[in-house]
Amino acid sequence: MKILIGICCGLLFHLAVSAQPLIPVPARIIPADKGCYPFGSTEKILLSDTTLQNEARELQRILAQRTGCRAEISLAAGQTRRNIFLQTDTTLKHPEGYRLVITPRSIRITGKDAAGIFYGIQTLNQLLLERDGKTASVPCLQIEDAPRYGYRALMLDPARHFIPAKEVKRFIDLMASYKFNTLQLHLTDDQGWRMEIKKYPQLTEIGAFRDKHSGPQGPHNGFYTQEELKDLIRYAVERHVEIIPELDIPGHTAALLLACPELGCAHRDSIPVQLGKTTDRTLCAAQEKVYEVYADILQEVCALFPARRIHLGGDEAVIDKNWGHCPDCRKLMQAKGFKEVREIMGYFFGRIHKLVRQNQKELMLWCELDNIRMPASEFLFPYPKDCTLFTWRMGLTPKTIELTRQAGIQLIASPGEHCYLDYPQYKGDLPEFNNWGMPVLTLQQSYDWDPGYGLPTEEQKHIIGIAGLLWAEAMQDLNRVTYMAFPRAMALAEAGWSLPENRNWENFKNNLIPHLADLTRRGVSFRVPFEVFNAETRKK
Ligand code: TNX
Repeated sequence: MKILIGICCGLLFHLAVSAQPLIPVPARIIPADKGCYPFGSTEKILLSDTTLQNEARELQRILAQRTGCRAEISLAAGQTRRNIFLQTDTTLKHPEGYRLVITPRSIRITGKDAAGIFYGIQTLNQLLLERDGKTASVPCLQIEDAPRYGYRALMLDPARHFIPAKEVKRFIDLMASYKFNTLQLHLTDDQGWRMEIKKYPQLTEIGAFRDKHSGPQGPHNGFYTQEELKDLIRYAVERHVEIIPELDIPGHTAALLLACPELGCAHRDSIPVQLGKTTDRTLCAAQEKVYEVYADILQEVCALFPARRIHLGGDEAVIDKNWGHCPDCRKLMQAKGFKEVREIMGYFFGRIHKLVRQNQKELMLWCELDNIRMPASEFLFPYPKDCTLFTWRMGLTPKTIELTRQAGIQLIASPGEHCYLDYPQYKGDLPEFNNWGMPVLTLQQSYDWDPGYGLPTEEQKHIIGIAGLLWAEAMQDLNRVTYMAFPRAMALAEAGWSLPENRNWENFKNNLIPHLADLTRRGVSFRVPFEVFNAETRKK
């Protein structure tokens, strides 16, 4: 009997979930028998306290857009009549969690915190997706919801092709709709240095202008002033998105090495340092000047970004060719008693990590586990306990999860096979943008992913979230970025927010349709995932 009730409840949940096009799918939907809340031409939004003004304005904007109604905002004080209520309730269990209750007379969004209320509003927005027009209504129901992970990120790469701040804002709007709460900005790479550093203006004077002929508006040129970044951070905060800056070191540093050549290891037969071209040169780990310059840079970056964490890259550095051949680095190895060049990495990031801590930040790095292909006796895991790592290389994630757990390190999951949104979405899609033969990453592949890999709770509790990455070597503007991001980012939004037992590919596919129509209405470029709806292509 119990089993039967269980099956019936599960079925009801799936029916209720599939009836509403919600992405990411919420933790629990309790449908009501009948009825709806009809929006009038005017509405009242009542707040439990004045700190919710920002969320109330978001709701006001959404109601105007979806229902055409004008909503007034005021404090709730004793009001019980037909109204829309926003209220915080700290007794709710999960940060960012919310409860949405719709009856014929009221809509009540209760949040653990302002973020929870904001997400309740985003859910209400999605209930209105198919209901544009003056007689809009939403069905009576109750939703209890909270995210699976506290860290749900997308990464933009304005280093490769610059993305003006105004466009980044458009992207933040999209992220917020799908309950992403973190935007990682990859600000420096071989192709460009994109953040104003007051102490070293040459970094942007030289490093931000890859194509001298196309002027500041060209896709290869440009940087964010510190004032622009402050404005961007404020904009993101209003949408409950935190911006994490990334400065990639010790590799991926051509833009900096052009501006400050003395900071690199000099070695023979290296690829010349040229802005826009990947080089094999790295920062020199043995030069005091490197740490001095980065101390200054980090001070400015950490003072500007309020995020608790900063990302400093650490990926794909060609260390044997640089540190292994550099007389200064060899001397350093001798002095420290290092037998292998890769031991310098621990020294380098040990010093950098100290600078990060002096600025009261926590360090994030791409986990480089080429190491793990080595015999256990030679294995080196050079990461300090209080950093956060990203797993990214194809096929290495299960191993990385295990190793970081053993080392007591927090992990963010962004494996190539699910999260690399720069990979083509379908065989032959935009071949001109796939000139280095990246593998195909279909929508279903992004969707069919449990970031916890089905592991027992104990073995996955150090995974704090997920990140979808939009490496932009081949993306010249935001329209291309959103084309690559959507709809796969919606699949990742669900991986980051929803419970695995509530997720279902067929439901997701059905839910997708009004969202794609909505992107069209919003003027957002995306790829039509025709193959998932086309019986012919599915047979192949
Ligand atoms: C690897 S992922 C990189 C990026 C490239 C990307 C292209 C990572 C940490 N490094 O520099 O843009 O591949 O897919």
